[in-house]
Formats: sequence, structure tokens, C-alpha cells
Amino acid sequence: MFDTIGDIDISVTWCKANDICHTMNGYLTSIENESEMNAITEYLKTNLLNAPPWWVPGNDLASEGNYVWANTGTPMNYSPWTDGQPDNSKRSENCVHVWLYDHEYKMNDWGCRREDWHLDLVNVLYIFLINDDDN
Ligand SMILES: [Ca+2]
Ligand SMILES: [Ca+2]
Repeated sequence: MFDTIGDIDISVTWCKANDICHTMNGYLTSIENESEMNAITEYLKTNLLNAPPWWVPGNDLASEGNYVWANTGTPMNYSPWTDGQPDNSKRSENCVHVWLYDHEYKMNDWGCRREDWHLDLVNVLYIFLINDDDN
């Protein structure tokens, strides 16, 4: 379902993450159903000791509250939001990441250009996922 290009342990913004993927002729992968979410989280549990948040291409940059996948332009029909999210905090959260919250992987909207976080984990792009063919 997805390929990884190694575990790239750098902290980047959503915009930069997309740029990097483009230079590799790939995309941040969308997560369009529960089985895709399970496949990715299984990979993380198997290959990484900690629980890294990661960017997904979901965003509402074009129209507030209307989330689409940047890689396909299609609406986000699967979006397991964290309770209370998306909150468009400070009216400036338009990009989506997945994090471990209350022992579950959930989505949250976050600032597209933010890479700061007190644990230096959110917005760390540990994995690039390409060839998102849904196969
Ligand atoms: Ca927003
Ligand atoms: Ca948020």
C-alpha cells in the first residue's frame, strides 16, 4: 500500500514535507480508510520505538473547514479527528497531522508552517510515503 523512503528524522513544516516528497516524485500519503490507518500504525509500532506524529496531505487551505487531500484533491471522507478537533486554533490551522492521543492515533489540524513543539515530535516527518496507489 505504501513505500517508505527511510525514516527521515528531521523536523519540517507541512509545506516543506510536501516539497521534499515532490522532489522524490512522491507524495505524503493520504489515509483514506481504517485499514490504511492500521497498516501505517502497525508499521510505526514495528519499526519505531517512540510514537512519532507525522504529516498527512489533508488540508483546508482553499476553503476553511473543507478538508481535501493535497495529493488527489478529493475530500477527506475518512478523518478520525481527535476530540475537539479540528479547531482551527488561532484561525490558522489548515494542515493535518496524525498523533498518538490517549493511546489512539488521531488527526489534528495544525499550523502548516509550524515545526516547533515542546517535545520536538509533532511535525517531525519520520516517514515519507509514496506511490499512494490504494493497492
Ligand atoms: Ca483550518
Ligand atoms: Ca488543532
